[in-house]
Amino acid sequence: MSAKEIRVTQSVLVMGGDGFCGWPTALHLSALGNEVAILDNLSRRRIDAELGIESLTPIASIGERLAVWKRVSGKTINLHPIDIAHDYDALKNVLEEVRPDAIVHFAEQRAAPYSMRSPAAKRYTVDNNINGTHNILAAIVELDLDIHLVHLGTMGVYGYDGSGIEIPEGYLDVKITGADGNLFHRSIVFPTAPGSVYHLTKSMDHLMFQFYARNDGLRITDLHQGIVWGTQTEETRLDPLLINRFDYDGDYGTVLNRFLMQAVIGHPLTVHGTGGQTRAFINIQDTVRCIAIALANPPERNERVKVFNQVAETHRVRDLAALVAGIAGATVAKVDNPRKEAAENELTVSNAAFRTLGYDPILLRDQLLSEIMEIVRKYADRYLPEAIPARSVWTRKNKPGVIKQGRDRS
Ligand code: NAD
Ligand code: USQ
Repeated sequence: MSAKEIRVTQSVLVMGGDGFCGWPTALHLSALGNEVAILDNLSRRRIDAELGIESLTPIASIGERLAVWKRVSGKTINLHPIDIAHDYDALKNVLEEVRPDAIVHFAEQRAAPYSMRSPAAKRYTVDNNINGTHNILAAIVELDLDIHLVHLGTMGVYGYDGSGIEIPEGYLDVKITGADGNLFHRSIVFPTAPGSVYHLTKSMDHLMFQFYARNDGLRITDLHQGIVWGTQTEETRLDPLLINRFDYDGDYGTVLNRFLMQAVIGHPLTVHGTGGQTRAFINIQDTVRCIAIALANPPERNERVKVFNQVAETHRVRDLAALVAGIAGATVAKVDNPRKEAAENELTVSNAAFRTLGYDPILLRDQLLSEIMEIVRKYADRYLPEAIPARSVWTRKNKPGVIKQGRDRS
């Protein structure tokens, strides 16, 4: 699949377009010929400052990023620095001014550990994510605009019960026996089982989408995405100042990128518990391609919310650790699990909708992992040792994922 194959030329407002997924998506959609604008309140950069950390890769200011993109591509991306959760009037003004054909909504607090680190962080996550999503929906209705809303949801809304069934795309076909013994066939929203306050907000987003699609005929696509790995995409490689962020800390760093970074700096790979957790994964290059596919295939007005599982493959955490350790010669440390989650689970996920539309997933390959480790190596002197352990605990009974001297290494 190349840029030429996905022809969508529309006006797209990328909310959260300064973030890890949003920035490369904005560039990719711009490169495809769409008219792209970014809306972002830069809260993610402020959270970095609050936590005393920075992306391992040195990210340019949003102003520099956009100026460099203009120089490199000849295309203009305008920025709207607005808080969608708290400035409803400004949000409406932007929608009236830009009148986008589509919104891609990334603008949420996205780290599960951050959402569990304190009562303040829990409340911020709920306030930011639920109000932000609801404000977008209410504004589209109030302004009577026909906008395709593409939202980044998460695989975690389904939960990780490991029952062995293949997780379908959003809906479950069930048969219910009525009082008279007759069987009723129904297609219901897959029951959610969120594992953190962050995942809870994504489940609530999905419920809001169901309501607004039914009540107001809004056209909505919810992309239940797996854990994103990698950092660079075709467009962010075009200039050093376009580089994407790379989070490695205990709150925002996701498992595979953390393992790759830890391997490079000679830190034991921090496997939580037994490492029996199975999760879904997708490369950042596929994230941006899948969004282009979703934009090119909107639902009709009054159609139910479209749900795509945006995943390439599933892996068990301890297998990923073994893979990275094998490539890089790292050691593995089984640390306490700071999270309340199943120690072992199976996970099979359908990604049929994207595949039918031409998605050919990038799978984990040694060569790709080595490329990411190259980037990490280049910026390794920027890492802060104290940022590595996962210290946000789910309950009072959980303990931080700290390596204890002389214990649990293999
Ligand atoms: P990120 O934190 O890097 O980016 C989110 C962006 O949204 C940030 O730039 C932030 O400043 C902005 N933002 C947050 N609240 C805002 C508000 N109220 N108003 C305006 N802007 C706001 O996160 P990401 O990794 O790019 O994730 C993007 C989306 O994709 C999230 O919704 C996340 O839940 C989802 N997702 C991410 C992953 C992953 O592995 N990174 C996996 C599945 C789903
Ligand atoms: N884990 C470790 N060691 C680590 C870090 C994590 O063993 O050093 C384990 C965790 O305990 C968990 C698994 O790896 O079992 C995944 O953790 P993660 O931090 O990589 O992913 P998660 O918290 O689920 O969140 C990330 C993104 C989030 C997105 C989600 C997709 O931060 O925005 O929604 O992935 S999904 O997991 O499919 O719901």
